[in-house]
Parts: sequence; structure tokens; C-alpha cells
Amino acid sequence: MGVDEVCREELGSLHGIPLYKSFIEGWPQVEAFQARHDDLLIATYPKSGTTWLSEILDMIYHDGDVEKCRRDAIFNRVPFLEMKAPRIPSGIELLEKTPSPRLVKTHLPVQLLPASFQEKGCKIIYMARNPKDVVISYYYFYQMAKMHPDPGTLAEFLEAFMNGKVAYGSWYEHVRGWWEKRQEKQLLYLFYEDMKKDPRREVQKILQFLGKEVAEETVARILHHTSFQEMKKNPAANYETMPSSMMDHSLSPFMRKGISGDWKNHFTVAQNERFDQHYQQHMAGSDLCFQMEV
Ligand code: PPS
Repeated sequence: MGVDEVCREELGSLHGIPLYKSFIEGWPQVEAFQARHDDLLIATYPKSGTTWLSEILDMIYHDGDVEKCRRDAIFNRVPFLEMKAPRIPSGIELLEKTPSPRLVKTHLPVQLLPASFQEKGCKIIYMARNPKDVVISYYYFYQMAKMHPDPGTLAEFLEAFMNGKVAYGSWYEHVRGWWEKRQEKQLLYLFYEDMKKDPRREVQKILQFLGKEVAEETVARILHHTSFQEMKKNPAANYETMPSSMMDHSLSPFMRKGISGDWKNHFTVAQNERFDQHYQQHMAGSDLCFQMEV
């Protein structure tokens, strides 16, 4: 193994949430993070459309200027708050260097959000995606992104996911936790499936939430530049500039399929029935609804 090789490692636990050990080491700095009042937080469970939403927001912040949005890779333009890994700047270090107004990415469950986002009254956009597509996307991501433990077979990974034994813990608790807090915070809660169905309507919702007005041709440019096909071929958006020791796109590209309903190509009938039953139990009593395909 070369010196730059990232080693697959078992996850640690941060207040009961399974997480990468290097992120846990950096936790004291994250917990003490000082948000600025004009920070916009993009919060998601992993594989739920974070990069898509990040690119849309960077385009909005730069008035649809495609060249400005190519100035750096997405993981530098929208720093990942709790990220810490050997030999690359941490999310906190990147954020300190980022001029306001900043876009900040996090996958933290709502109960672990650093207090200062609330204290400063920062706006937050949460995006959720149906769990069947999340688990498939996550399974491929575990294979290509080397900081994860070996995912095993899909059947094993499905069990781990349902039991909340994957990085960032239970999908159910994550989506429900953020949903229940949406009244208390300045929070816009979006769905990947709605964005697939009608991206123009969802971008309009974002603009309204931000209190921004943008010309119709700018909206059209934003929609074109943030389509899956455009983002897949854009080196500033597709993660191909990440060191290959961290992400191996030959195992599975970061921009993999970008559709809703790919789980149907992977789940067996029995797995689907078991998943549906588990889903019913864990979503009982919630008015939060997901579309499993569009
Ligand atoms: S991460 O690592 O958690 O930040 O990943 P995240 O960006 O949340 O999710 C990656 C999945 O989002 C898909 N994606 C898109 N779908 C539709 N349109 C656009 N523009 C887009 N950009 C990224 C990406 O392909 C991953 O989903 P899968 O199902 O694996 O293709």
C-alpha cells in the first residue's frame, strides 16, 4: 500500500452515531464552530442529492455564471463541515478561508448540529431522498470511497442500513429528526424526487426561501448546468479531482446514475417486502412521505 493510500477502517461512534474515526477526532473543533449569520447550511443524509443542491446554490450565489462555478471543485466551493482526513484541509480549515456568504455542507443528524447555526439564525436547506435509492447509492459509494469499511454483499449492507449501522446512522432518525425540527428553524425541507420531477419548481422554492429574484434565462442556465448529464462531465462537480487514493471512480463513478427507482434493479422481491415492512414500522406516526420512484 502506498503512503497516500487511504485505509478502510471500521467506524467509530460519535454520541451513538457511527462515524469515521478521523471525523470524530476533529469533533471538538466542529462542535465549537462559529457560524456567521449569512452562512447557508446544506444538510442531508449521505447520498441524498447534496452535490446537486450544492451546485444549484453556488450557481444561484453567482447569478448563473458557469465560469465562476468552475473556479474550484465542489468540495472546496462548499466545504464539508465535519470532514477531516489525513493530508487534506479539514472542513473547518476550508471554512475559515472562505469569504462570506458561505455555503456549508453537513450530513450531521439534527441533534448534533453545532449550536451556533441556531444562535446566528442561519438558513438551512435539508434534502431527503427515498431510502431504497439511498441505500443503493450508498452501497456503491462504500465501494468507491475508501474511508468506508468493506460493505460486504448487498444483502449484508441492506441489513446494516436498516439497523442504522452505517456512517451517519439511521436514515429514519435523520430524516425524521430534521423534519420534526423544521418549525423551529429557518429550514426549507426538499426532496430529491421532487427535484427530479420538476427542477424548475424546486429552484423557484429555493429562490423564494432565499429572498432572491433571478431572471428567467438565469434560471434556465442554472437548470441546464446542474442537470445530471452536465454535472457528470464537469470536473468541478463530479469529484474526479479528489485523490484516487480516496475515491476510485473505476469501481463506481461518484455521478453514478442520478435517477429515482434504481433500487428496482437491485432489490429482490423478498428484500423489497422486508424493507417495506421495516419502513412502515420506522415511519409510523410520521406525516413525512417518500416517493419510491418518479
Ligand atoms: S454525498 O457523498 O453524500 O455528498 O453524495 P450526494 O451528492 O448526496 O449524492 C450522490 C447521489 O446524487 C446523484 N446526483 C444527481 N442526481 C440527479 N441530478 C444531479 N444533477 C445529480 N448530481 C448528483 C449521484 O449520481 C448519486 O446518486 P446515484 O443514485 O448513486 O447515482
